[in-house]
Amino acid sequence: MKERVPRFAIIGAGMSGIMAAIKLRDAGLTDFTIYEKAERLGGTWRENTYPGIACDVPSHLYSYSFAPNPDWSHHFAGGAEIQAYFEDVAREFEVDHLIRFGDEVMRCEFTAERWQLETRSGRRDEADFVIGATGVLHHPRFPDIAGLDDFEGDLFHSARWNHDVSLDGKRVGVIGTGSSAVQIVSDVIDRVGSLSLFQRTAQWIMHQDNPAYTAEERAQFHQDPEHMSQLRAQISQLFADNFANAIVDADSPQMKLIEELCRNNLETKVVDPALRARLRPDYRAACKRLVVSPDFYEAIQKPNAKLVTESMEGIEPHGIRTKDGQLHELDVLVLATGFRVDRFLRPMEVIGRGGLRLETAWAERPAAYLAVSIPEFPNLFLLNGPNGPVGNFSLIEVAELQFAYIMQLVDLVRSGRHTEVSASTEALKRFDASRVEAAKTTVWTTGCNSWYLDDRGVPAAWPWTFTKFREAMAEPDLEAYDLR
Ligand code: N01
Repeated sequence: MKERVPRFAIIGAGMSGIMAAIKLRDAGLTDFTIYEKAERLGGTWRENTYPGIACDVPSHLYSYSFAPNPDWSHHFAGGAEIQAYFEDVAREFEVDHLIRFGDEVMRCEFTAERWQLETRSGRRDEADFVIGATGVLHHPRFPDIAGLDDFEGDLFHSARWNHDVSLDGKRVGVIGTGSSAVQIVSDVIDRVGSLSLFQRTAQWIMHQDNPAYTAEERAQFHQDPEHMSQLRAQISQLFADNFANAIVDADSPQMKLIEELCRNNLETKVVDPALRARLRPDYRAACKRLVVSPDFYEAIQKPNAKLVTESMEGIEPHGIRTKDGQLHELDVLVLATGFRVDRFLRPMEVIGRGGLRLETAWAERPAAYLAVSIPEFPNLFLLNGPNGPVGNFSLIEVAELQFAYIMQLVDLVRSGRHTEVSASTEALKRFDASRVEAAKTTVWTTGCNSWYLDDRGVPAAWPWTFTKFREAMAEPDLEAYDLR
């Protein structure tokens, strides 16, 4: 058995791609390239720059374990600060110059024990391993509303914010009531002339203040890094116990508490009973991805705000016409309509063993064993791939755990014991069946529509606790792998 020094291709320079590069280098594996189709790293945080953007996972938890940040300004950091954090980390850990910017990987094919890559610029590369770090909430979903192209004002998706357009004094429309829309509405309400929020489905909103860290607190984080890492561990535990672990048990006491908090938030903050009724969801809290906000209800009650619950007939040159015949005249229309969450590596053409195309393997829907490995696609591993924990967890923690797991699989090849590693078809089948079964008791199946659900209405996200995820990522069960 001969030891091999493998070459890696990391696809995507967002949060998980940067982490993979740093960890590979730490492990002494320096032969890799990070391919990034954009001109800047940061993934989600590069692309989502809408006003009011912030992360609702606490800052000290939404940080790499190996790069704590004593300078987070708030308990929940804003998007620009998070983007700057990733850029700083990439620079400090000296992986920024290893990113090939502006070159999208178009094709990966596994032949003769190696991946052959082709990029948009025509570059060809070969790698022993491919790490797919292409993100989940990445491809904007444009709504299927008649007349979308007829609008004569400014129109853009929340993840493609047009900063050349001033909203000051304008008649602004926002379609959608997810986390993005709620943050946008709260942020812009005081500078727009009027705001019409087009709500198809009401959302439960959990109140969450966002205090700044004081100068003293930040000084303490600097002086006592141990204190900071204890805080991270504490937040992680609290987050898991009170939220992430609870949503997979619809009847848990924590779920009941979340429901009560959301209900109280609505009932005590919204004064007008008619508006309150229109804002009150008819499904359980956290069935859709829970929306967190300190001030959305204040914003929507301002005199220049209008909640439109009448369904839309279509978009016209000057605004949106609702089914009651009313034209809501608008200068700017923001589509806060979410993302296509079933894309993952696609539209990249990925061809595995024996010419199997990813499009064929994923013809029904995307699937990966424990979210990291796809049968017949050896030595290709995913970070934040299909069926992993999303939406209610720190995706950084998720990606770090996945990476440590993946490295144990890589070691099987590095050590010379095997040349090809991928999950077996049977293992994926078993995993899929058990996750579909487990999903039945999650709060996501209690009667709402959301991006968690696949085309059959089955939650695609990890349906177990975070503890179980941690356990699953501790060590690969080699029985589940097709090792050659
Ligand atoms: O998107 P969404 P998002 N006509 O899919 C509506 C993370 N995130 O960008 O509910 C009318 O949640 C749709 O209506 P309905 C977080 O995980 C985090 O807001 O389907 N309406 C819904 O209201 C989040 O969950 C943060 O009836 C249409 C909205 O558009 C995820 O990203 C901040 C429509 C889409 O909501 C996605 O959030 C932002 C149509 N044709 C995002 N099509 C924080 O950490 C869609 N809608 C704070």
